[in-house]
Amino acid sequence: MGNWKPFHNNKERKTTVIVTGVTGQDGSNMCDYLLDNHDVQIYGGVRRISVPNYDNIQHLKNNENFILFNFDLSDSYSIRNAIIDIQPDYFINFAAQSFVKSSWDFPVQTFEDDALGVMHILESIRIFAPKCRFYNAGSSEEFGDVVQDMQDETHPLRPQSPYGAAKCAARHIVRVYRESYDLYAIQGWLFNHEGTRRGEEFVTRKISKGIAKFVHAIEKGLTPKPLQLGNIEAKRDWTDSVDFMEGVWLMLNQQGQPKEYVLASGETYKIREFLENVLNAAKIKFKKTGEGLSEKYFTNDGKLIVEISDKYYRHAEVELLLGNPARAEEELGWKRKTNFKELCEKMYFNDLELLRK
Ligand code: F7E
Repeated sequence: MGNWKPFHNNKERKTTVIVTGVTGQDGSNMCDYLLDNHDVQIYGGVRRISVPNYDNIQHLKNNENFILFNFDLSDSYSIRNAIIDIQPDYFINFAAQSFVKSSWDFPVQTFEDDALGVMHILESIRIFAPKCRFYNAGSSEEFGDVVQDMQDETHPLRPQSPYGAAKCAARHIVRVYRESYDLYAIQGWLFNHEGTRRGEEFVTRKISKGIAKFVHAIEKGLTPKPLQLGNIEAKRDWTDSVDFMEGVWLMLNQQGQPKEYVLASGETYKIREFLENVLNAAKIKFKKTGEGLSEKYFTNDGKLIVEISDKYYRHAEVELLLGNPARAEEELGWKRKTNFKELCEKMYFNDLELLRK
């Protein structure tokens, strides 16, 4: 990364915010939102890995209000030391093992990061910075096997994966600390959120990049490779991650006793609808054959675009997610800006442009 400034104390004492998971989609979008709209000093927590992954924050490299520090959810001392040194006014935790499918492969690591890690943060805030306002990333995966057509803040927690269960455990411990120690500690329920910084293993980015590669290969006169997907019948409620960041900040700045809110678009679409919107954006005329695992998408001139593979199916599926954002809209004044079709187009055209560069 070259010239990142070393960790140092915030002498002018601006409003001081720790954002973890800062190299990921939500962490980097939150930093952009705060730096563009508020006079803040951000300390971005980064977990050291051998392959640098700074793409999403490269543009903040020379911003003096953005300082990186080493942070790891599994190391309680790294959390404790950061809170003692930085004395944050806000702590926004977007660090997590966030890929649901991997949570069956790494259930213990998922629980340690997504549940126990949150407890480490809460303990350090309680002891060393009790006035600090804490936000933990909650998830619609906590609702899991849903029992209401639209899921709101009253929906029971019925997780279907080790990931969902870990987020439920975190929700309980956040509430226990809020009530026991009078901390400002909350966990919003964010439904699926996507965008141009989305990790490539998540289905929306896999589709936008896969179809962009398909188009790019044809542009170059090469044979395009088909995309393999899993259960494209599942339904998700998708919003642009950029739109959610303001909602998170509003949740962190309530008057009186803090409440936890659902952020969602209030619309649900099958994975196949995301795919077909991207194919439309790419102006690919398609036809479908087969059903279930045999289903295939072809171009009109017979090129295979998509095939289904059981490799991408899960041990248990959350079939339907549809959030009700009414309370956040009424009480926080939050509203999404980008609609579903715009999100599909934005992601596809961004990926195509990256390939053409
Ligand atoms: O899967 C289906 C898959 O991995 C969405 C995380 O941010 O949102 C995200 O979790 C759906 C599932 O996200 C493929 O079976 C089909 O039904 O993009 P995803 P997710 O599991 O919904 C929640 C709110 C979070 O909190 C999480 O951290 O798409 N699907 N075919 C596929 N999924 C993937 N990844 N790859 C496929 O090929």
